[in-house]
Amino acid sequence: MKKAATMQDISCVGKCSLTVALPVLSALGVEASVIPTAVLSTHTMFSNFTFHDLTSEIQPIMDHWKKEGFQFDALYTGYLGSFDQLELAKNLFHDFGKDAIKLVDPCMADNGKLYTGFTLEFAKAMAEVCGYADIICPNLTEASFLLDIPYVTSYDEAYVQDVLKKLCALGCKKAVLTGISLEEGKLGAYAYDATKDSFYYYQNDKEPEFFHGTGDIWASTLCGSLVQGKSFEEAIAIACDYVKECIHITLQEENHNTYGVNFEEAIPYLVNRINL
Ligand code: PXL
Repeated sequence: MKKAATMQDISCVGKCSLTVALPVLSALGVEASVIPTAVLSTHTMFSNFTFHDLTSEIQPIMDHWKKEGFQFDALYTGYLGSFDQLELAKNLFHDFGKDAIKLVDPCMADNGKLYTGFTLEFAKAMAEVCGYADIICPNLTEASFLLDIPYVTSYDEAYVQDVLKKLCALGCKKAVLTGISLEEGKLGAYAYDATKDSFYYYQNDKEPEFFHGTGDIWASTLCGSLVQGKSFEEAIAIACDYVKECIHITLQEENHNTYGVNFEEAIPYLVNRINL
């Protein structure tokens, strides 16, 4: 059975990070091991959330895993909350990364703004971690912070391609920009594979609302699909299609959740879509 280890927080309510990575990887038939970085009562878009840091547990967990000889087909980092955790992510890649796909989702910003608690210095340190990854999947805001370039809301294809090449210059082999819209009413992901010098764009009709947590669902789906042997391009398409389906199902429900999508009832779609 294919195995992935993912390092990110557990937000007890909020449908993001580990509470979506685990079910999505499981639905894709991938055994998921976790390194929880912190426990929060909710994700940070709520006010007054509690936060319990688990940094001191991370190296002991990895040391134990090393002694047991555990190996993984993928290592996937999501929301990381401190400089120490960024260093520990590098250790994870160093110690377990030889034959694993290393995916970094540099969760830290959206809509032109850093999430609560993040700084420009953190973005710089995250850019360094991206250099150790095979694949990174920022949104355009995160890419702007990683590269220290202004965030723009209007752009063309040449701009997106230039950003992608700059992202790969951080040291990763492949970069995907999520949430890219090059045509009115469309939304997709634009990717660059530096090893082949090739671009790939996949888009869908845009759903009328945005939801929190969709980036984590997207990255988890990409991770699981790649581990199951799908090509980079196919994994991107599956991730885009699943997120679109999650939003579509959410919007069908009156009084639907506003803090996260109904990814659960879209799981049959995902299982069918990946067609293992
Ligand atoms: O979805 C990314 C994410 C993960 N974990 C926590 C967050 C966020 C986004 O705000 O707050 C704790």
